[in-house]
Amino acid sequence: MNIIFFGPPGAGKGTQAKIIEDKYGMKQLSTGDMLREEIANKTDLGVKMKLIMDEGKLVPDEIVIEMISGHVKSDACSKGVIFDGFPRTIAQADALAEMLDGCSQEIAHVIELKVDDAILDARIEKRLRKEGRSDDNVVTLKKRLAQYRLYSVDVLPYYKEKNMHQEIDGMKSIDEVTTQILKILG
Ligand code: B4P
Repeated sequence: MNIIFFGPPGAGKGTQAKIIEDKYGMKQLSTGDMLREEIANKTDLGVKMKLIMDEGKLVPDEIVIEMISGHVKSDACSKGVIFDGFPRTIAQADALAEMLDGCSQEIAHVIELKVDDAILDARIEKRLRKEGRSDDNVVTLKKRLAQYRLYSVDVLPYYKEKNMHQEIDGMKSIDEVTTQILKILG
């Protein structure tokens, strides 16, 4: 089974993906984590991407698609994965559908975590204090939210049309959010 966690920055996609990965043995594929690894390893790609991510912008589609394609082939096509933070644009959603089609797989659920902006602010501020991520600050969060509204929300109608979309309350406690997800996964 392949699922997508969808939501604004700080909605809890990564938090829940890790929990479901442990519970179901499904693999988490986080494009954010992959990009941060490139940055930590100071690769040429990482150096360029840090500038974009610190600006709160989305990384170009072709880079993200290229980065994830090998993982889709090896993991989504064999045992099923949790896509965390991907796709974030229509071009990425199209590319994912094509990759999965290539191995007769599909997305079972697109789970949208709904969270109000004020709560996102508070979570990101807390994470900044804990982890010091360079894209976690009030100014960059505003830009990341703007990018989410400009590009990413367009992905939802794409999945709604295909009856794959389900929304949950991401403002509950971490455990309560997990319970809502497990209900959908059955
Ligand atoms: P991501 O790494 O995807 O980061 P995110 O949106 O901040 O994360 P997430 O929603 O997973 O929040 P988390 O669980 O950590 O992206 C970072 C950047 O990478 C993007 O801005 C973009 O530049 C680039 N990028 C990534 N993918 C891309 C793509 N496909 N295309 C283009 N660019 C891409 O939760 C946040 C905090 O809240 C945590 O501290 C957590 O402990 C807390 N929290 C979570 N759930 C909670 C709950 N229920 N209650 C209380 N606190 C909670």
